[in-house]
Formats: sequence, structure tokens, C-alpha cells
Amino acid sequence: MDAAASQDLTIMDLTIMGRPVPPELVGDLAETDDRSLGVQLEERGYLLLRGVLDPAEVMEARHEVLRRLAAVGEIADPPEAAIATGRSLRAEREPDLGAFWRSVSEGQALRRVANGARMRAVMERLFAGPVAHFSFLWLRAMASGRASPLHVDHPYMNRGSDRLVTVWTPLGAVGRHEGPLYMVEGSHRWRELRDRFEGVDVDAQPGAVGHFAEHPVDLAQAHGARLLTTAFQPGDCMIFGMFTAHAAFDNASEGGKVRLSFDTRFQPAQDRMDERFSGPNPPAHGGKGYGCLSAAQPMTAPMLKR
Ligand SMILES: O=C(O)CCC(=O)C(=O)O
Repeated sequence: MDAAASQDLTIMDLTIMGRPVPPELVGDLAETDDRSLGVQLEERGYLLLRGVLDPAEVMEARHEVLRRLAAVGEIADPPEAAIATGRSLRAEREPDLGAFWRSVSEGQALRRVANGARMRAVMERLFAGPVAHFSFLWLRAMASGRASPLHVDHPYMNRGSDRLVTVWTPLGAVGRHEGPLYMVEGSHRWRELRDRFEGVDVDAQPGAVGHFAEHPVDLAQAHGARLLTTAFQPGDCMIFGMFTAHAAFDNASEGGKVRLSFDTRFQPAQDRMDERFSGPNPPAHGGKGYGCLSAAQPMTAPMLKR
């Protein structure tokens, strides 16, 4: 276990949707080593890269986002502390919520991290050649008490390259009790998962979903798998494939600290790209643009409840 994680020993207290996660079900994500990234991705279903981005640039992006949220009354002063007020002026000040979230998601400092030279270098190392990324970016502000549901990404973005990968980047440090991302160990090899989700397209098939109905604890226990996580630092990122089951633990931060992160997608430059997420005006799901994201909704008091 790394030093940051051992100072942050809250494994006993991790919850998902309010349900405690038995400590024996939680494990540490493995850090990448010097071998080919492609081989390690194939092996584990994910890559944990430490310190590959510039921490100062990551913190600048974090502050850029927090200042925008503070301007609509959702983050208390000083914005750097990332404490949610539980109130929001977003809807009255920004009648087009999708346009507002797009403008935050296209902030210069954020895009310097998400689409800049350091990120590109990582991706070129992974794909051993030129890369391209979605213009769409999933920026997430997770209030205390919130978690992302367990899912695979394939059903949400499978109209382009089958070499597409997700890159998830914490905007600032994320301790184990602050809603870190987790990967379900070995899930990228589950036959049952492929049978269930391969070829499913949430925008083409009414009622289709990419998330699991089962509680992640039940699913992990049924497969004898662990939920792998870590304490993240600015500069770290995670890469994973379209069939690796993942989600976030509940953000159990005391005092209402918001967990900030973004995820985006990369692929080899020569591959076809999913048209929903590319170009200057990505239509995204249902043609709603950035309005399709739950983060586009005001972060108000009901969101602070489990
Ligand atoms: O950040 C989260 O809570 C979830 C991220 C996610 O689902 C993804 O990166 O695909």
C-alpha cells in the first residue's frame, strides 16, 4: 500500500449507496510498471498511472472548475476548499444548464490537462502511435453522499473504434473516503458481462442500460472478486477498457467536500470515432449535448442525501 493510502486507512468505513463494504472485498489497484501499457491493460483491465500529469496544471484546472461552481453559489468561500453549500443559483443564473456545463467543461485549464501534451504522451505510449480523443468530456462534481453506479462504458459509446479507452483523472487529491473510483477485479474477462452488454447501445435501444441492477457488493461476492481502489493524487490517472466494470465509492467526506474528476476517451487516430462525442458540437446522448450529464444539474441539497 502506498504512503498516501496508509495515512488514509478508512477501508473499514467504505460504503456504496449507504451499504458498508466488507473490508475483505476491498483491494489495492496495482500501479503500472515498465512493461508495455497495452500488455498490462489486457492483463488487468485497467492501468493506474501515478504522476504522469503535471500536478500544478491539475490544481489549476480544479480551481477553474471550483470558481465556476462558486459563482453559482454551490461552493462556499474559499472555493479551493471545495465545500458544497447545499444551495444553488445555477438554474436562475444559467437558464441553459447544458450550455453552462459545456462552458465549464471547456475551460482552458481543464482542457490543458485533459487534451494537452502530457495526456497525449501517455496515450501515444499506450497505442504506440498517433491518437485522437473525444471532444466531449465528462466532468463530475460528486457531492458528499453521492456515488456513481456500477457499469461498463461499452453500451454508452460503442459506435466507433473498438480500441477506445476511458481515461479518468482526479482533479485534486481523492482520499479513500472521498468517493474514489474502483475497478471490479478481473471483470474485463467475465463472459457473463460480455453476454449481457456487448452490442448494447443505450441511444438506439429504448430501455437499454450499461449499469448493473445488482448491488456491487453482491456482484463482487458472487464472483469472488474484490473492488480495487486507492487514494489518488493530482497528476495520477486511470485508463481502462470498455468492458471493465467500475464505479465510485460513496463520497463520505466530512464537511461536504466535493469530489472533482473528469473522464474522457482516447483511441488510435486512424480509427473511426463515435460521432456522438466528436466535433465542435458533440450531440452526446439523445442529442442533449452537455445537458445529458447529471453534473449539468444544480448541485443542491437533495444531492447531499444518500
Ligand atoms: O467518476 C466517476 O464517479 C465515474 C467515472 C466513470 O464512470 C467513467 O470514467 O467511466
